[in-house]
Amino acid sequence: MSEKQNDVKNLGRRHFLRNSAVTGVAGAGLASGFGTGALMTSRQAQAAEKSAIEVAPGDLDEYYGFWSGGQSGEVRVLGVPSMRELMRIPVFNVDSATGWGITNESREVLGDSAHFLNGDSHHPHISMKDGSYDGKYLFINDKANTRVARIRLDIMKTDKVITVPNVQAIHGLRLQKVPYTKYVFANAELPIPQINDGRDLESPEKYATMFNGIDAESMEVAWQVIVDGNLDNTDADYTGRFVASTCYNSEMGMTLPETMRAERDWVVVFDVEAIEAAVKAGDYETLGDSDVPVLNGRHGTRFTRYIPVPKNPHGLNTSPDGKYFMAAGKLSPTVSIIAIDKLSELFDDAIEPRDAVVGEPELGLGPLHTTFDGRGNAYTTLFIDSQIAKWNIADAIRAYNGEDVNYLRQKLDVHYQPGHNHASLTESKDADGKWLVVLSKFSKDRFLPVGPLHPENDQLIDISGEQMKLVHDGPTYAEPHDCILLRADQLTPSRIWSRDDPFFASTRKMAEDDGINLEADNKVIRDGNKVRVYMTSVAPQFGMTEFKVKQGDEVTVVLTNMDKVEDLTHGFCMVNHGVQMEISPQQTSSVTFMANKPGVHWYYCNWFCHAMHMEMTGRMLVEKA
Ligand code: K7E
Ligand code: CUA
Ligand code: CA
Repeated sequence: MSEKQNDVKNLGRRHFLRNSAVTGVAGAGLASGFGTGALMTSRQAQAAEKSAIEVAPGDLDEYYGFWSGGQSGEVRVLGVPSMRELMRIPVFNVDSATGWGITNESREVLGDSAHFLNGDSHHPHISMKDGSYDGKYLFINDKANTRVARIRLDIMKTDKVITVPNVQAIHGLRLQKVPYTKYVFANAELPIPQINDGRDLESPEKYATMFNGIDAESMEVAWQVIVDGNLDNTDADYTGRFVASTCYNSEMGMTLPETMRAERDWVVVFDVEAIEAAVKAGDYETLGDSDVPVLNGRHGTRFTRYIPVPKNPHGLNTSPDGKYFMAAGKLSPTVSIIAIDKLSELFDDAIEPRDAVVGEPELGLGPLHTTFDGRGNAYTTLFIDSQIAKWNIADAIRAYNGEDVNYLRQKLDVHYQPGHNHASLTESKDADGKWLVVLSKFSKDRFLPVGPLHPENDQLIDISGEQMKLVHDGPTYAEPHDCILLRADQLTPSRIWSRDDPFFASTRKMAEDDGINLEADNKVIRDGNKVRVYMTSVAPQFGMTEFKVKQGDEVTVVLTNMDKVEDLTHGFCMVNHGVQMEISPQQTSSVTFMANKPGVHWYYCNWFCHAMHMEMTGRMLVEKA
């Protein structure tokens, strides 16, 4: 480590504890024990850094950030560099505020898995065209229930959720970058018997897992490829042909010690063109009651190559110049650099798998994920060292070839135990090297205590200069694994809903079948013991202030918000019935519940919409059966 690196390391933590003390966040007494000279310097530095991240009231951030929500199952939208939370997008979770998982429209999106109340979302990625973000969709995995979801970025709502068949625990997820996001690539992590119907329970040697290609537009699983070992993280190249995934369990161990036996596991590279050709030629099998094409991609097949890398590798990241896949070593202090331009030779068997590795810099303990500034530098999280290592890719390759060069540029303390890091636009060819977000798993002593469960700590680092500068702590609720940043001008969110939005097309169809004009009618339709209540809402009134049903009826309330004013969202809550939902301007939302209790049941608007919002109420009168 250079002296410079040591300097930064020593300054890092106290420097920012001091900053917290000044702003009254972390309590007093933290500044003792170092010299005034150093203090002044760091204060002046802080002042300069602070202005770089300050986004004044009313001013807008330059970047959108989309954070996964980990075991909360959601996605969060932040402004960067302010790190203000702008919105939450429920995906695999149930959300009381918006009614996600409660409304009929959201339950239709959730489909077969609507009965699950949990999710575990790790990897948010934005659709691309020619290697740039196109701002259309965001895709995310659910490890907990083997699902993949798509969020429409115009309305910031989840519009598709699928369960991937034949596999368990979708973890790594990335998108095709070039020529456009035709496929979502999804790694299933945990091997299971093929077929998993009670056979082979105690024969782990017969377990397997698969690499999955999902059609990004139809959200149907296009094909699956059986692999040796398991699959962890993944990324795609900039030619459209290759995708690489890490495997930490080449041993096919069923316990932790078993998964750590080998000194090397591997990166498996997939040839998407060969896979597509085989599927097109009908050269595949299907499994069980799924009709998804399944290919054999084990060692020795034309669909894959296995490149040995040390040891229980984790993160897999493509450099924005399109030249390299980087596999972080986790149990090895190294990152393995794989040259993408050698992969066609590898598939032609003109070179050995290890010949594709052109560098293996030693960075520190517990390398997990790597990100890039577009200026030839890489930034790798060191989980065990609680540091970010900034290193130069070209110099690391020179050192691997025996030259005496120092590829390490800087190590910066972060707080603490970082998982992913993510630089602005880093997954696209437009990587701009301005901001680096580090998602730290531990935050003890950085914030006011809030009980045994601590927040995470997402730190913002300015990487625009030679030296990384830590500029902000951002506590987050459990547990964003990853985030993605794009420029604000790369997105165009809607301000209000379009009345013909497909998100509520099924509800519109139901209304049409009932002879209802959603924009005008306030009517109750009885269909046996199913009752559909159609209402408009205009602040501060529901179109109906009472309706009558019978005990035992199944009631569907359909609300259309006729306000056209931006930001004028209404809610609907039926007291004591466990239902509420959001209805934003020009949106139609519906919810179904049983009217089992005779009597008077008030409903009210639960999104603040008007000075008379409290009075925006009505009564459901339930007659005794
Ligand atoms: Cu490293 Cu699921 Cu991306 Cu967590 S994974 S950190
Ligand atoms: Cu309508 Cu509050
Ligand atoms: Ca292993």
